[in-house]
Amino acid sequence: MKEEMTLLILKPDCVAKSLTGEVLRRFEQSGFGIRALKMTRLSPDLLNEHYAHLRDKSFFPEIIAFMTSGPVVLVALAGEDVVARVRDLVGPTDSRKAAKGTIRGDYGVDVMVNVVHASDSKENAEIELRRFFAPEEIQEPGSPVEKSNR
Ligand code: IDP
Ligand code: MG
Repeated sequence: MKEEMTLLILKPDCVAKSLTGEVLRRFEQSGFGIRALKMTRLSPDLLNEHYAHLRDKSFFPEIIAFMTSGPVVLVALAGEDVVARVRDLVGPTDSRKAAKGTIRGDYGVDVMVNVVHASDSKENAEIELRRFFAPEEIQEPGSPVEKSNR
């Protein structure tokens, strides 16, 4: 059976504050596996597509400015029920309302500057993974050691 995967974007604030390792550690420690990882800068075109559901909001230009303000880290993360469980680990959109112990509650600033994006449904996860990764960039589960023991 195909494993469930979600798309994470460690946002410019996360990278700028050197929180990349800490955020990845939380996901790995929760039992999820990294299947793809790359640092990049997002184009306004790609962000227009990714945040199309917010295009009519007055703050839309600010989101594009924030998300293009520095490099981000894109992650394909896999595991059982990963989409829903990662949203729980991340916390609600507004960091000020997020509980301590969640990533946004611990490291986010406000409703916009909130450390990490995570797909909100399995359907959107598949669309978003295709948006940011070529199929060959996503690895199969299992280390070479595990594989050689099969
Ligand atoms: P989510 O990231 O929790 O799924 P969405 O509603 O999909 O939240 O919004 C996408 C991103 O747009 C948020 O993570 C945040 O960076 C930004 N955003 C959402 N709502 C606001 C707002 O009211 N003001 C400023 N930025 C916002
Ligand atoms: Mg969203």
